[in-house]
Amino acid sequence: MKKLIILLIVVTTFTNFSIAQKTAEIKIQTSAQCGMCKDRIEKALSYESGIVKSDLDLETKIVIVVYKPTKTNPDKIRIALSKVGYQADEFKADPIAYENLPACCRLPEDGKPVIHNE
Ligand SMILES: [Cu+2]
Repeated sequence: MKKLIILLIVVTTFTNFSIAQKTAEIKIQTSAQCGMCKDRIEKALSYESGIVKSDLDLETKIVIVVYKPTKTNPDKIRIALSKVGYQADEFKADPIAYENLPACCRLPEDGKPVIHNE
C-alpha cells in the first residue's frame, strides 16, 4: 500500500511537471499577401526557438502561433515576423527585409497589381 502511495505521488509530480511545460497560442495580424508569404512566414517561425508550430490563414492574414511561454513570448514572435519583412500587429515590417520581398509579397499600395480572384 505504501508503495502504491509513493507511486501515485511520483506520477502526480510528473504530470504537474508536464502541465507546467504546456504551450500557449497567439494570433498575430500580419501583412502577408500570397502563398509565398505563407511559406516564408511559417518557415521563418519554424527556425525560432520556442515555437512549436504556426499556421497562416491567407484569407485573414492572421498567423496562429503555438509556442512555449518558457522559451519565447509574443513580442519576440512579432519581431521575428518583422525581420522577414511583415507587419505583425503593432510592429512594423523591417524596411530592408520588406524591400527584399518579391513585388507580389509587398503591400498593394506599394505597387503590387491588385488581382481579384472572385
Ligand atoms: Cu507573398
